[in-house]
Amino acid sequence: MYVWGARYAQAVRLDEISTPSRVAAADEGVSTSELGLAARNHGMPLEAMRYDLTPPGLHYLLIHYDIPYVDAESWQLTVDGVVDRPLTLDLATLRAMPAKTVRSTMECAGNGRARLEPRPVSQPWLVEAVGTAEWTGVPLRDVLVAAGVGARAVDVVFTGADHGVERGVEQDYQRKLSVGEATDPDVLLAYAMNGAPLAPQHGFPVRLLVPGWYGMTNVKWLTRVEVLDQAFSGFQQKAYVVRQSADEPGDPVTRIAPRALVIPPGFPDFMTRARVVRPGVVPLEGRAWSGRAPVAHVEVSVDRGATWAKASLGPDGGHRWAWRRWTHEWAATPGRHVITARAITEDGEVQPVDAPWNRGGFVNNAVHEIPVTCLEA
Ligand SMILES: Nc1nc2c(c(=O)[nH]1)N[C@H]1C(S)=C(S)[C@@H](COP(=O)(O)O)O[C@H]1N2
Ligand SMILES: [Mo]
Repeated sequence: MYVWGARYAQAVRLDEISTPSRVAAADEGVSTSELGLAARNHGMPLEAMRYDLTPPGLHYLLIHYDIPYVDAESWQLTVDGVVDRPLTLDLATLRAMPAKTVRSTMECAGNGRARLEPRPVSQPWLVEAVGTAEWTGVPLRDVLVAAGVGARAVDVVFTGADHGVERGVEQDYQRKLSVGEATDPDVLLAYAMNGAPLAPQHGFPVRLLVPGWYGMTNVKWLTRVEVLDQAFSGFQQKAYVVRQSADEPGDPVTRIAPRALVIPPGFPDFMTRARVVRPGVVPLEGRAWSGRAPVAHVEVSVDRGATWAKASLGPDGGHRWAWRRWTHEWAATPGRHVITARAITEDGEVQPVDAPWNRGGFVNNAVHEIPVTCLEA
């Protein structure tokens, strides 16, 4: 006799349904699972770099698991661990505390991953995993002071309400900062983005905002802030590292490497997005940012990096952690061209033409090359 239950009730381990990280074979195309990730986690259309603040819905998104449904009325944030006074904060209490607003450019550490060869198989970003917002919230430092963080404290662990499995490991999304990093006055428990409550996809009701750090540190849908008297090494600490092979510990991914991007000039072909311009002066514009030393200048090349010209860099307006506009005039002549820009920091760090490969596909700040066809007229 055929029994449905007997056929399906087989014990299955999580690591049998959750794939290990891997590197694509030469010429292996993007798979439907990568397409699925790319459709959920969209990038910012590059033309949105015209706005100082990325308009609602155009900021990039990266969500490892599902967007959790969080009820604002019953939401609470627990602050505990090695503190003198464990706290439970609701949204009204947090909103009543002195607030601060920080303009910050956020970028995913995997930005540029799909341009590496061979391609680490994960969210296949090209260059558009970036956006800029004004985040309002309570400095984390004030909450840690209220809870009383003593000399024994080492790390502060942030837990999100989202839950999933990654490479066989079931987990809540968690990241840490050292106590020194966590008490930087610009690190916020943010409840508003561009003056509005956070959207569900950006971490409603409260997320961590760590200006200058890659996206993964900015834990969304916060439920717990736990102070530890020892170092934390959870899954996401070990995953976001620069390494050549999966069996090395690697170097932690931390602050955003310098990058300049170009708003693709002219108009695009629908399918390939190849650019078309007409001869004459073509205004070039883009943005540049760095979470390391500040951007000192931006250079533009219209001949695939053979020669570079200084672009004009807009003011930073006192927004240390936000991208800056740059502009340049290009005298386009008929033919095929490649437009590129690079950021150079006050420390003399120059954005590279080729970035070194790594297993996770992180921190690829190689310059963005945009092929442009200039018509006869
Ligand atoms: N709880 C939680 N926080 C998270 C993530 C997540 O999956 N879960 N993704 C991180 C990553 S990898 C990035 S790049 C940023 C993206 O933030 P955004 O979607 O608001 O742009 O959120 C970070 N915070
Ligand atoms: Mo990310």
